[in-house]
Amino acid sequence: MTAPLRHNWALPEIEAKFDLPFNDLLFQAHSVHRAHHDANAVQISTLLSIKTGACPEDCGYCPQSARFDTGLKAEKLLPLAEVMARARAAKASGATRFCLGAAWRSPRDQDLAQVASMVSAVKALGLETCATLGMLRGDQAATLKSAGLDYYNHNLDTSPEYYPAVISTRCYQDRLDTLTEVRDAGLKTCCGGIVGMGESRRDRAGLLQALANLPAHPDSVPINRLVKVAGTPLAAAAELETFEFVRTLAVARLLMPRSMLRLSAGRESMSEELQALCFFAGANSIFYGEKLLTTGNPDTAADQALFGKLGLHPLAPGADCH
Ligand code: SAM
Ligand code: DTB
Ligand code: SF4
Repeated sequence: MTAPLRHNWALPEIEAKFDLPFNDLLFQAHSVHRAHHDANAVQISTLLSIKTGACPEDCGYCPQSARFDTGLKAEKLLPLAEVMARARAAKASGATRFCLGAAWRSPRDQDLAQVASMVSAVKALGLETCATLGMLRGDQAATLKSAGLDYYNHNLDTSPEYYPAVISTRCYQDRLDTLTEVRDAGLKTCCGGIVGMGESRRDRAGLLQALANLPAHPDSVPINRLVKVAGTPLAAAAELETFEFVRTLAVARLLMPRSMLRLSAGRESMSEELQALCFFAGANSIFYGEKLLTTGNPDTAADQALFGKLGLHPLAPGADCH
């Protein structure tokens, strides 16, 4: 018997979990992980930036904002043929999900129609599909669902209190509203945040509280460790202590026991030992392929070697449905 899922977490309860001795926290998180998941299976997704840069938003962590000079070359929406070539290559290298990312505040309807065609074509290859395109209206979410989209990624990023220190061009409620539209359209939600942006432990607890207290736990929870990009306001953010990163994953696992927990951006600068600790704490999905959207990710050969050393295997498509 496992405990029912909770959506009424109070901040002090969550902070108390962060405060546990490290071994106690990891033991609890790993026990919960094993009760709900195959502890040796990891879901692998490949990202593709289908529209890069020149974004009107001012997210302080993001190399794609037009407001910061990060040296990134802006690109138009990729043609379908190129997306398909990348999706086929991702499938051949072992990914089971393909995620289309666009540097938009929200998609225009003519762009959405093109993305819908991409989704249908990628789905027809036998890959699960995910997209992250910014804010969506309900009818746009429904269009993507009809096209065969499985997951929509839209992050809360940080606590409601710290959010205004990072982004000014859209508010927390805008994000919650998009998540409501996504759920109502019957799409699976992928929603998480970024740590290492100079936030406090209380903010990390507040992010996890906001995620766990959503009407439904996100199906997938990406925890990104900030990739510091020169030219962004957060380029010089203080490094988050690694055990604190592991604690954040462990507490996320305790609060959202059934969700897939993604060890997301930031793996390129993590040791194998740190990643192993993250998997033990409850992480069970990764981005796979040498690039995230615009920044680096470990080589597939390095990830395959790590899986071999740890005895991990890729999760079969659909095996994470509850
Ligand atoms: N433009 C859309 C949006 O923001 O909703 C979709 C793409 S956006 C790049 C997707 C997510 O990537 C962001 O919500 C953020 O959590 C993550 N991200 C962006 N830049 C990052 C960075 N430098 N380090 C870690 N995560 C980052
Ligand atoms: C998520 O939470 N992280 C991914 C995915 N969802 C779209 C994106 C990470 C982006 C890292 C910076 C970059 O490569 O541009
Ligand atoms: Fe634009 Fe998304 Fe980057 Fe924010 S995170 S600047 S919305 S691409």
